[in-house]
Amino acid sequence: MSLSLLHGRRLLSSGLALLLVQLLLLQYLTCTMAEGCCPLDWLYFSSSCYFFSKTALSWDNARDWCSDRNGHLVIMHTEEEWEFVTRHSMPTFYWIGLTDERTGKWEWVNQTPYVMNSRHWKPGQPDSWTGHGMGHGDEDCAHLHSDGRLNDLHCDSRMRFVCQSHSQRSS
Ligand SMILES: [Ca+2]
Ligand SMILES: [Ca+2]
Repeated sequence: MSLSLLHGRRLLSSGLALLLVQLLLLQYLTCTMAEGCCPLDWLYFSSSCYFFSKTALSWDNARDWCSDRNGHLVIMHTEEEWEFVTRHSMPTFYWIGLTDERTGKWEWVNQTPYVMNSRHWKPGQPDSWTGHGMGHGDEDCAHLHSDGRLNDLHCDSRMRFVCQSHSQRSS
């Protein structure tokens, strides 16, 4: 190999290394300065990314759809989060990560207990209705109603859903 070819190779590889560093820096700046680092079509809020689906699935299939994308059906711990999610959900129905199917007690999809707050539910809900004609069992999955309050419904019902994942934001 000639000296000049060797030199050219070295120049090229150091140029590539410089490009790589610039790319990483750009990614870092985009994540820290802009609207977080969320996948396309996901919304950033308070260190999380949120996806409001356009298609309708059963609760189980919605749960799997979210976890296949390194997320989970949305879990809401703060009033700010409820406010953000319902602002985007209304007036459409959406599944969230809340169910009493496993233990008969309401819990989040990651199995943390849910503290009942009746202000978040439609009046008279959850009612564990059994007249749905959708096979055995009562209503075990919670969804956001048109006014942003919750109702329990049969988990085989198909509707849109909200996924949540951690953003790549580093600060
Ligand atoms: Ca139930
Ligand atoms: Ca109900």
